[in-house]
Amino acid sequence: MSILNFLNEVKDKNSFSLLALIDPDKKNDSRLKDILCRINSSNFNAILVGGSYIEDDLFEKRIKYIKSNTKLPLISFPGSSNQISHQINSMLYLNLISGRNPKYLIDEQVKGAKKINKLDIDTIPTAYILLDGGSCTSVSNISSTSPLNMNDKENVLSHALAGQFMGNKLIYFDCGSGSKFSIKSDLLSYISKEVKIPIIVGGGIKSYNEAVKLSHCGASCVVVGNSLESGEYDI
Ligand code: 1GP
Repeated sequence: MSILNFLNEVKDKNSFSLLALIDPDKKNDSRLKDILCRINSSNFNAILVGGSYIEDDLFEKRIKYIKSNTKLPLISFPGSSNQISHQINSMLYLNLISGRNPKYLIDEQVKGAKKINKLDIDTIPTAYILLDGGSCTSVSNISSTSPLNMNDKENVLSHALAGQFMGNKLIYFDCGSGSKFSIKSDLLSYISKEVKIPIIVGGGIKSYNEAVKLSHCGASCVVVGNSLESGEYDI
């Protein structure tokens, strides 16, 4: 079954899917075991693996460790074409459409295309939209793009609709890892009434209750990363 069908099935059953995000970077080495214990003992449906920047070349080794310590499906959430792994056969194929940096609109996609084809990875075209969650985030710094202002609903809607009309299968609204605020519920309700493709939200989410509230506003998938790493996440 394709990962998109899997996520849709979970949504039909549970009203949304809850995704854990693991950044396979050196900074998490000492806590990877604990993070996986928290994920496995909670109600997550799948694990996203990826980060804005990986400091060393032990990315594959960490994925191997994650794979051998969970039964949940893994989905790649790559920060660049360097994060395409033969060990994960599903991937969010991201287009950073809130920004205007060609590196993340087409360059990285072209760089990774032959490897994805060779490995026969199940790619989900995803319109990736950064929102300003009140913090300076590494995704914004590394991509040299500015997030969209959440108060400008019409501009956010125009981006989301453009993402849909370009043929993407998902829209990912991300306030960035560790952001102060998550997506505003009134904005999410407004956008979800207009767009016809499933919406993923992430950035700054610290509890299961918050995830449930966002699902009531129209999120099909909710991503939790930082608060799981820090142990702050409230089940
Ligand atoms: C970041 O949306 C993800 O790209 C998750 O954000 O780490 O703040 O949970 P957090």
